[in-house]
Amino acid sequence: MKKSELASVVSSIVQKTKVLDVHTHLYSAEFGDLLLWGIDELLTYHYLVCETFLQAPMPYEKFWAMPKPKQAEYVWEHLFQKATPVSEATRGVVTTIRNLGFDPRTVTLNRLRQHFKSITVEEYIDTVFDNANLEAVVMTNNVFDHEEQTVWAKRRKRDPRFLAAMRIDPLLNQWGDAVPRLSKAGYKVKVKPDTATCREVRRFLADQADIMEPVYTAASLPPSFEYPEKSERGILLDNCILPFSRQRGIPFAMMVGVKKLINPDLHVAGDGVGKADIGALERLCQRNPENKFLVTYLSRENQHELCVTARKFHNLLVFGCWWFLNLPSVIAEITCERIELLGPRFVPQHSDARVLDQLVYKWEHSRKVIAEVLTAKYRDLMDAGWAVRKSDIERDVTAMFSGNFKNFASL
Ligand code: FIX
Ligand code: ZN
Repeated sequence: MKKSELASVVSSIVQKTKVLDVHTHLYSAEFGDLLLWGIDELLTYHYLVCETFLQAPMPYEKFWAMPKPKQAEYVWEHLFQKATPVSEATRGVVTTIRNLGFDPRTVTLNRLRQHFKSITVEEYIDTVFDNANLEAVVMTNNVFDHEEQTVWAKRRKRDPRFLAAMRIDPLLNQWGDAVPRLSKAGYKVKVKPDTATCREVRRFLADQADIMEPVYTAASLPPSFEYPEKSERGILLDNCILPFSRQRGIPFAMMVGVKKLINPDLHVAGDGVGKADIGALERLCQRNPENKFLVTYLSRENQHELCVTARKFHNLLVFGCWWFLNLPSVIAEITCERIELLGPRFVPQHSDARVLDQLVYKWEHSRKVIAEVLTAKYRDLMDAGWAVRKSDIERDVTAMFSGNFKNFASL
C-alpha cells in the first residue's frame, strides 16, 4: 500500500468494522421505558443539563420540577438557539439530528418530536445499530434495581445485540444500604461482613448471574479506592466479588475516579473527577493472577500510568475514554499513547450511551479520531520500513473494536 493511500484505507476500515460497545446504560426493547430514546431524552442527557446551568442558570429545584419536555425545551432554547453548540455534548446532538435527515439549524423541536412519534422503538434500535455500525452493546444491569429485576424475572427471549453486565456498586460503595436490601431478598447478611455473610453475598451474585448471564461484573469506584483495604469494600472484594468472578470466568470491570455528587443539586449531572492511586490496581492484578480486570480510569492524569500497568499484567485489559475523557482532543492523546505502549491490545472506546440515539454520534465522533491516530501510527511504521498491509489494519481494528474484549471475556 502506498503512503498516500493510507488515510483513506484506514478510514474506510474503521468505518466498516463493526463495534461491540463494551459499556452503555442502554436496555433492549423488552425493558420498556428503561430504554431512553428520542429528542426529549437526548436533550435532557445529564451532560447537557450541567451545560445548560452554565448558560442559563435557574433555581435547581425549579428545573427538576419541570416535566421532561419542558426541560428539553429549556435546553434546546439556551444551548442550541441562543448559543453555539460547539461543546462535545451539544455537537453530538447536532450530529444525531443530521443523521436523522434534518437540518439541525432550522428543524423545530416539534418536528423532531413528530418524527419520533412515527417510529417504533424496535425500528429505531435497528436504525441506530445500522447507522452506528454496531454488533452489540453491553448494558448496565443494576442488581438492586427493582424495575429491572421484574423484567429479568419474566425471562423473556433476549435480543442478542444487548449483552448484560452485572453492576454491583452498592455492594462496594454503599454496603450499609445493601445489607437491608439483601436481607429482604432472603440473603442472611450482617453489617459486619463475616464468613457467613460473604458466603451469602456470593450466593446472591451467583443467583443474579444465573438470571442475567453477564459478560462481566462491574463497579465504579472513587479516587480514594485502595487495595488491599481493611474495610467492608476490601473484605467484600477479596471474599465475594473476586472469587465469584474467577469461578464464573468473567472479568471484573472497574471504573475508577468518579467523585459522586460534587454538586448534589445537579443530581446525576453532579459528579466530578479525581486522580486515583494506580498502586491499588497494580496490587489487585498482582495478587489475583487468576482474575481478569477490565479497567478504565476517569482522570486524564491516570491514563499514562494505567497504560504502563497494563504492560505488566496480561490479566488487565484497558478500555474506553470515559465520560469527561470522551473528547476528540483527549481521545487522540490517550489512543496514541495506548498504541505506543500497548500496540493494538486494548479497547479504544465505549460510548457510555444513556440514550439510544447517542450511539450514532458517539461512535461517529470517536471513529474519526481513532482513524486519524491509527493513520499517523501506521505512517510512522511505514517510515520505519514496515510494509503495512490492508489485512494488518483490518486485523488490528477488528481486535480493538471487538476481538480483544471477546477474547478477554471468553465470549
Ligand atoms: O458509572 C458509570 O457507569 C458512569 O458512566 C455514569 O454514572 C455516568 O453518569 C455516565 O453516564 C458517564 O458517561
Ligand atoms: Zn457508565
